[in-house]
Amino acid sequence: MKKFTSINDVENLNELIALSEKVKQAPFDFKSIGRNKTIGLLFFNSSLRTRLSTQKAATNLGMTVMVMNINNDGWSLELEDGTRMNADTQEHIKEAAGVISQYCDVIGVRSFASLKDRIGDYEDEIINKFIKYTTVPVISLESAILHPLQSLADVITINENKTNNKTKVVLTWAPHPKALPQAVANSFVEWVRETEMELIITNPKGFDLATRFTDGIKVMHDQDIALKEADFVYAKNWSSYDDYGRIGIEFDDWTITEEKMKLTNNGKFMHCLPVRRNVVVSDEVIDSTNSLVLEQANNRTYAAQTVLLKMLQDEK
Ligand code: SN0
Repeated sequence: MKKFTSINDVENLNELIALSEKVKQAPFDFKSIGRNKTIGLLFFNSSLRTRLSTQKAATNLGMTVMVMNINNDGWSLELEDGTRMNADTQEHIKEAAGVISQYCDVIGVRSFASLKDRIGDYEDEIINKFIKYTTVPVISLESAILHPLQSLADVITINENKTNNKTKVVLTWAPHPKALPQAVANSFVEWVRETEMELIITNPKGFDLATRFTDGIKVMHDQDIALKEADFVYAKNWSSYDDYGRIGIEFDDWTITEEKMKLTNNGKFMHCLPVRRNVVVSDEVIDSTNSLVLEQANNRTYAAQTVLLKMLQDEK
C-alpha cells in the first residue's frame, strides 16, 4: 500500500479486516517490523482519537513517532505553484514535503475542509500535494473529504457486533451548531457500500451528500421511516454540500433519542466522536448498553496498526 487516503487504496477489504483481527488479538506480535522506521503525524486541525490511536498503533509496531501541529508550530505553507511569496505564506509545500520525507518513512496528514470553497475542498489539495511532493507513503488522518481510518474502525466494529447476515446500517444526519465537514459521512458510505450490508442514508432535504459518493444508495428524507428495523444507527452531522457549508440546526427533531432508537431492531448506536451530547444524541442513548462509541474509538488503534503494518510489509 503506497498511500491510504480512501477505500480505493485498499486492494481487498476482507483481507484487510482479517489482518485487523490478527492485529487486535496480538498487537505486539509485529514489534520488529517498524524498528528504525519513523512516522511523522502532521495536524492542521484538532485531534484526540486520531492522534493518540495512530501514535499507539505505530508504537505497537516498534516505530518512532513524531507529531507536529503544523498549523500552529510550523511555517505557514504556500500551496500554489508559481506564486511570488511576498505575502503571508512562508514556506512552499514542495520543500516542506520534501524535507519531511527525508525524516520520515511514513507521513500522516490531517487537513479538514474549509467549508467555504467546495471545488477546492473536493480537490483535496493539501493531502494530494503532500502525496505529490513526498517520496514516502502518505496516510490520511482525515482529509477535506474522507476519513478512511475512521471508516476502517467503523467497519471492524460493525463486523464484531453484527448478529445476522442481513444487516441494515443507517447513516443518519443529526443536528449540530457548527458547520462540519462531510468527510466522515462520505467515507463511511464509501466503505460500507463495499460490504454485504444494506446501507441507507437519511438526512433533511438540502443535506444530501455528493452524488459521487451516494450514487446507487438509497437516500431518505424521513428519518423515522429510514430507522425502521435498523441494526446499526450511525449518527453524524455534516453541513450542506449543495448550499456549501450551511448549518441545519433548525432540524432539531433529528437528534437521536430513545424514542427514535425504539424504531430500530434493537439497533446499536455509533458515532465517530467527538459528539455534542443532547444535540446529536441524547444522554440515554449514548450511555446505553447499545452504544458502540467507545468500541469504535478502541478499534481506531487496530485500524491504524493494520494499515501501517500493510505499508511496512509491502515495502519489504
Ligand atoms: C470533525 C468532523 O469531521 O466532523 C472530526 C470528526 C472525527 N468533527 C468536528 O470538528 C467536531 C467539532 C465540534 O465543534 O463539535
